[in-house]
Amino acid sequence: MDFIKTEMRGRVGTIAFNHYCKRNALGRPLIRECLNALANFEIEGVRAVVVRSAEAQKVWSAGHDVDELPEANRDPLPFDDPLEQLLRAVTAFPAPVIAMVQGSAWGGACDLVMTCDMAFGDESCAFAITPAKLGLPYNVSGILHFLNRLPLNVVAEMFCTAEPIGAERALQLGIINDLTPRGALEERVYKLGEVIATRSSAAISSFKTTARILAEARPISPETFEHIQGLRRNVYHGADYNEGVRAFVEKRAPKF
Ligand code: LCV
Repeated sequence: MDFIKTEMRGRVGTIAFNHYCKRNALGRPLIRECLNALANFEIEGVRAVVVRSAEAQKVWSAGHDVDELPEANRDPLPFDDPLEQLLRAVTAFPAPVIAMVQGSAWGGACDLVMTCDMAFGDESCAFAITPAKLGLPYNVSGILHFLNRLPLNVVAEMFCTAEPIGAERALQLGIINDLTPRGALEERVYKLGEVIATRSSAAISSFKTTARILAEARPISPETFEHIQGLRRNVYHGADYNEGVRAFVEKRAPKF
């Protein structure tokens, strides 16, 4: 594998992002390797999966690979987008998926943390959701991942500022289950994984699926769904999205 490393420690599997030259951006090839790893772990009956970066660096993952975002006038986060496929695979995985965060998680990587069943960080962790920096209309299921974890006012602050939330506040808000000093995170996470591995996988799998179904159960009429899709379409057809992606590629601040 070129973009991730995997390993097994007892019955705990690990997926470690290993493409730091691009700040572990969640591009198509890296995600394909993650999906393959999850499929293999499921066959092997893994009891918990840790998602982490291979090295403790300033950045955990820079989020969606912006070079792969479509030019304007197309939905930037369609159902079959690789990142969306990864988020659904994490949700569907029968055992707990635990985010182990050292460094900053940006955009879709922050959504990945919110989608994992649990998240643990050390003092270097930080979390930013960044569609407002790209002029990008985030998608319904992605926003729901945040609303299932955090109060609306906190979700609003994160989406409206696109500013990172640091480790202490992330613990206080509940983005992470627990915060450890640097150097203590790995032991904290793998000890938890080992405990989970001794418990009934059947009971845990049924809990995870039930909890997900309940968390995502939102009555929404077809008309309301079409209204939301129309709002998003206006944005990705609009000038801001065009400017946001171009500014990123040109390495300059966008002018909205
Ligand atoms: C492609 C990258 C990326 C990247 N894609 O290193 O949530 S949404 O809706 O916004 C969603 C669509 C999403 O997830 O969008 C992406 C959101 N991500 C971000 O806004 C973070 C963008 N990246 C950065 O702000 C910086 O790269 C950080 C702060 C993460 C790291 O800064 P640092 O100075 O350590 P560089 O910026 O120099 O990046 C190193 C290389 O990785 C590329 C970047 O273009 C550079 O490539 P070159 O060496 O070829 O210049 N890179 C970084 N992030 N998301 N490519």
